[in-house]
Amino acid sequence: MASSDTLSIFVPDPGTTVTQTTSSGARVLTSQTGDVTNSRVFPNKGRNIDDVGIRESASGDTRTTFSGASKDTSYLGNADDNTVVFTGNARNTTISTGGGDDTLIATDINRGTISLGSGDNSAITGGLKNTTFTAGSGADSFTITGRADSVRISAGTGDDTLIFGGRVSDSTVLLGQGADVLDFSARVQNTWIDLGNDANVDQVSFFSKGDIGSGTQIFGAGDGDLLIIGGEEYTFDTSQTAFISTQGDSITFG
Ligand SMILES: [Ca+2]
Ligand SMILES: [Ca+2]
Repeated sequence: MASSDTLSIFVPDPGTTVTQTTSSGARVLTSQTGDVTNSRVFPNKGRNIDDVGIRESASGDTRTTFSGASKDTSYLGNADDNTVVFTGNARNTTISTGGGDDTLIATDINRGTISLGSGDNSAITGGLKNTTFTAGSGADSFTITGRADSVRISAGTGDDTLIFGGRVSDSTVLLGQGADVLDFSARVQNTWIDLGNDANVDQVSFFSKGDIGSGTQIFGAGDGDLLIIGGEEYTFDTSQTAFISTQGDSITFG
């Protein structure tokens, strides 16, 4: 369960700081710097933040930092630009940042439900486990530096970029409409990749052929979509339902 008690951020006058306390006892300091409302959530259980929900003010750009490892948290942004930072590992978190160009910066996330809404959003995280990421229209950027296991990422429309720095397993990547770029740095197993069945050229890169592990499938490819394996380029040909290299080698999925 994510937190059921939610603290609404009170926006102070410029140059002043307000302290609020959540019903679970976490202190939240908020100050106004220029046009940005800055909030910092402090631990309430030893070094951990436990059972804390934050709701930003109805409008305005914000930056909120959860200072420490956290569990059972929720975060609700607004239609403006929200930046959310988790300095420690997050377990069981629900994040919804609404419209606007939003940013999520986090270390490992286990059991996350994250919706970045419309706008040009970006997310940089450590490892992900049992986590769902959704973004809407707009050019979104996801960088997952750690291992991804049982993760579902839906990038929505727009020209989206997804970079996986670690191994990927038992996951789903939905690129949607737009010219999307997907880059894997390590082995990918039992993972479904949907290129969105559109006329835009998508690009999927693997570090080596051996990194395309068992159960990994690419769906929704159209003419011209690119598969790059260890620098070698394969282009999708609908008539052959295969990715074909300049040397004539073909790769088929499904
Ligand atoms: Ca927002
Ligand atoms: Ca998008």
